[in-house]
Amino acid sequence: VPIQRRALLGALSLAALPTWAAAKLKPGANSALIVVDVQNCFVTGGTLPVAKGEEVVPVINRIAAGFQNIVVTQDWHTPGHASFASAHAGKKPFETTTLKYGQQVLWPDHCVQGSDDAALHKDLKLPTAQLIIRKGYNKAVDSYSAFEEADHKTPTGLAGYLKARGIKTVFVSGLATDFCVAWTAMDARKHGFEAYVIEDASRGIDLNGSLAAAWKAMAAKGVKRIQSSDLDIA
Ligand code: VGL
Ligand code: ZN
Repeated sequence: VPIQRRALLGALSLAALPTWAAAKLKPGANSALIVVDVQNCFVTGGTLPVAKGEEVVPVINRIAAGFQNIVVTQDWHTPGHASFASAHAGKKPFETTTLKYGQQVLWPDHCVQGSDDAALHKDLKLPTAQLIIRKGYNKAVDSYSAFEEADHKTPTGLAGYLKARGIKTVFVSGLATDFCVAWTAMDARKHGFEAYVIEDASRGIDLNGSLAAAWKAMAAKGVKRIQSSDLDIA
């Protein structure tokens, strides 16, 4: 390589380096990690298993070290919950029905309050998490979102909690990408937060194309899609 060309290459790579470094996102004191529904019900062996759902556990454990604020959620249904196919005569899991607040996918019985199935995955290690929010505990109303129930009216209190603590940005992870993760991230936008979904810290159910549809809907609401490698974790 001629000397001038070598000098040029050197200058280029030097100029490029700081740009790569700055591209990583460093969660600050005003960011929170939301870990959605990493429960036995949603992993292999559970009542509503998400394919490879358990693979999110080591990823979430690792990125948790980079967050000063962590919120964990649990799907927490009554027996005979309105989102269960078994509660509707003639209906089978994964069919839909219309409830008072609109369309509802009907699921196998899952995440019943107090059951082992509803417990957090045993390998999830989040000792610094400060809040566990339970949702879906009203028998007649589902709640994919950690912010509000599926009636789009009843708040869980999460928005107020985050605002009271000065949180501006949320990073959403967990299960399932196309249901509870997506609805939580979109409702975060609705409540004025900046919102990221960490794709490799999430897994989807993908019911009739729901995963692609969810990414599209999230993008339209300004939810940003990132990988855990995009985070600057100390
Ligand atoms: C979920 C379906 C039913 C979820 C919860 O956590 O994504 N999906 N209940
Ligand atoms: Zn549920």
